[in-house]
Amino acid sequence: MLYPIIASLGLGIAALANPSPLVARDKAPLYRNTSACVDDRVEDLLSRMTIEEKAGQMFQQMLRIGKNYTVDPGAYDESSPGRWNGTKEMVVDKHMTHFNLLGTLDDARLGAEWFNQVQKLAVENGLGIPITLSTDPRHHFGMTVGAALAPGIFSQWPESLGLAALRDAELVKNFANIVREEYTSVGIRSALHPQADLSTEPRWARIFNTWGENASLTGEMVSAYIKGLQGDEIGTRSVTTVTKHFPGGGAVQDGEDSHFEHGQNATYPGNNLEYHLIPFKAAFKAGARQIMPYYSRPVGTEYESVGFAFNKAIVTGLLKDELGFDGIVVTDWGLVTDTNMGDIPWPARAWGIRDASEVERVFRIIESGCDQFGGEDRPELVVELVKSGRIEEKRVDESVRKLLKEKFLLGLFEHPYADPDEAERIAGNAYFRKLGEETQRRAYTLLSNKNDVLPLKLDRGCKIFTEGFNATKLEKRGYKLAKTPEEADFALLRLAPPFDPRNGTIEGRFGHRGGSLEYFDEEKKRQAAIYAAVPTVVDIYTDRPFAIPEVVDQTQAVLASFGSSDDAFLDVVFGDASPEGKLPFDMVRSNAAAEEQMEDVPFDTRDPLFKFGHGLRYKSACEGSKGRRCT
Ligand SMILES: *[C@@H]1O[C@H](CO)[C@@H](O)[C@H](O)[C@H]1NC(C)=O
Ligand SMILES: *[C@@H]1O[C@H](CO)[C@@H](O)[C@H](O)[C@H]1NC(C)=O
Ligand SMILES: *[C@@H]1O[C@H](CO)[C@@H](O)[C@H](O)[C@H]1NC(C)=O
Ligand SMILES: *[C@@H]1O[C@H](CO)[C@@H](O)[C@H](O)[C@H]1NC(C)=O
Ligand SMILES: *[C@@H]1O[C@H](CO)[C@@H](O)[C@H](O)[C@H]1NC(C)=O
Ligand SMILES: *[C@@H]1O[C@H](CO)[C@@H](O)[C@H](O)[C@H]1NC(C)=O
Ligand SMILES: CC(=O)N[C@H]1CO[C@H](CO)[C@@H](O)[C@@H]1O
Repeated sequence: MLYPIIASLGLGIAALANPSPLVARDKAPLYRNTSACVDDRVEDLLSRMTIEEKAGQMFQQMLRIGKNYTVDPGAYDESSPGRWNGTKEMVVDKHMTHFNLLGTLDDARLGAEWFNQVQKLAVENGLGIPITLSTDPRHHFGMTVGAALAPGIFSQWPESLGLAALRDAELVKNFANIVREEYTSVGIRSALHPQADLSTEPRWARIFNTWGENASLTGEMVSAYIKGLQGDEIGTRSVTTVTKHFPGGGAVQDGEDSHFEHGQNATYPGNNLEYHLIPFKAAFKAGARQIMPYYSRPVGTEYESVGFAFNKAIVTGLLKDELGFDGIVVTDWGLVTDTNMGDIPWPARAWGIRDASEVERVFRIIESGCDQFGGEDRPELVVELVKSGRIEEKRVDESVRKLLKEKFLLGLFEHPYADPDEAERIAGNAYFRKLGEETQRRAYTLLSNKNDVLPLKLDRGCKIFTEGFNATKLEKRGYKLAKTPEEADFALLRLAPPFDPRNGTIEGRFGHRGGSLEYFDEEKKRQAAIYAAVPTVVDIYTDRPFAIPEVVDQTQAVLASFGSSDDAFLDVVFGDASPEGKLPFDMVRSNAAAEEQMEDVPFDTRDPLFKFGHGLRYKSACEGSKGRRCT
């Protein structure tokens, strides 16, 4: 690295010796002048950019960390050559400066140092436009029963559904403030959340990242969240937010998801699109900076039946003109390029215009009023449209102006790098972790509790049958483990929610996707045998409003959790912590009931198993049940 240091030193001396206006201007362009106002800096920078550099700003692609926190040299997906390009190609050759981080961060210092290496590529390239790094949520306790996901470095909280269960906007704001501090410490300055979608269709697979079924509650929660991440105004300590998925992703036909071709329809049998806009209106009031339209296409409405990002009447007509949103619109990931996930082909989500060419899809998205393409790295298609005269450069400028302004407001030109010391100190510190763990416990929602069996008072020496958690922790508390339900005095189970694995499809790769809200018959039978043999308390990870009447009937108590550790579970079971949650949606009684209700209408499920707001409380310690003796 000797050469560049000498070279820059040489330039500095030359500039001092010969302060011609030209050199002075190039050494200190207006866009670098921190005293100038932001709009002037943006215009100055824009005026210096080639169309290729502008087009690069309009793409946000996924970014992988290379082995041992190095800059990833290769394309992401080897089975689609040239797609999801190498980091250096995207930053240097394609002039891209917006990326979303993939993969777990398990070391804060190395994470910050990795980010700085990538940032350096951008800062030393051309005009030196810094990277804005974004991410999907990383603060929710990953939950695969029996095998929790690698938790990463950040503090771990329940899912947004669990925060909604606590009905506490102040807590949500504090949580988001912590997310902000942890993100910024490692260089993340953009959140691809919150989800403002409503769980009006109980089968939808993305309900776990929503705040439930109630539009006004969701509005309150989403506003608090945005305020915590952005602050009252966007600034140099802010994380900008992408509220999604406009105009509400929850009204998916039959609960299928529009990542997939068979789930592309959004339907409004209750003519209730308006209801889904309520949380977005609250988000705008709270200062939401960016909006993401969903993949779905509306069917049976006044709108053209094409995906929301292709839909001018939605993006320009409804979002901008009618609701007055003037921030950035970024599309959901992968609307242009057909790709593969592993060995399975995954077509671009160009619903309603699948026959259009790639360049035509790009044209439609720009024409509809979007500013940025998510999950794509195809700036050459925008360049082609400008060079062929179909899109005016002026239109590209409109979008790039907004995207650059965001970087100036975030202070990225002045402070592009993360501080590894700060990252180590802040990310996942003991205090933040403690608050997260406390909230995991509080968010527990007690659905049933026959004879106040919970909190459980068992004599030490009782034999407990367990499933779905680390039973060593129970032994540490002084209990014996039973090998079978029959020899046990009590059973404690942590169960995965009902879902349809959709094996052998791209959906299957996404984990719990769609389908049945009831356990399959074989699983019902398996559980029933346990419940018949021994009194049982069940904890179900609640990612959707599932149908479990038989579990409620056959067990002593049922807890709904929204992402929690085994320790949190045991603390709640034994009364070291108390459940404080209230359901953020109606729980349905059966698959048949879910099929009957309307996709876009809240609280219309027939004879719900539990209502929105349901959540029992423990009796105080002195009224609680007596210790159970085991012989
Ligand atoms: C920076 O901008 C301020 C405010 O416009 C101006 O007064 C100052 O001269 C500029 N500095 C340079 C080095 O151009
Ligand atoms: C990663 O680092 C470890 C320990 O420093 C080293 O053993 C290993 O070879 C490295 N792997 C790569 C791919 O560089
Ligand atoms: C929705 O939540 C609000 C609180 O934000 C509450 O006042 C209202 O009663 C709830 N609506 C229903 C139908 O439960
Ligand atoms: C989506 O809606 C269109 C238009 O109504 C219809 O032709 C198509 O069958 C629907 N798709 C599914 C999977 O139901
Ligand atoms: C199970 O819990 C014990 C006690 O807390 C702990 O030492 C052990 O590492 C855990 N095992 C796993 C696989 O997490
Ligand atoms: C489907 O996949 C699940 C989980 O990967 C597995 O347990 C199950 O046996 C599979 N079912 C079939 C029918 O292949
Ligand atoms: C690493 C990698 O896959 N690079 C590819 C990036 O995309 C260009 C075409 O746009 C290819 O030529 C590179 O091979």
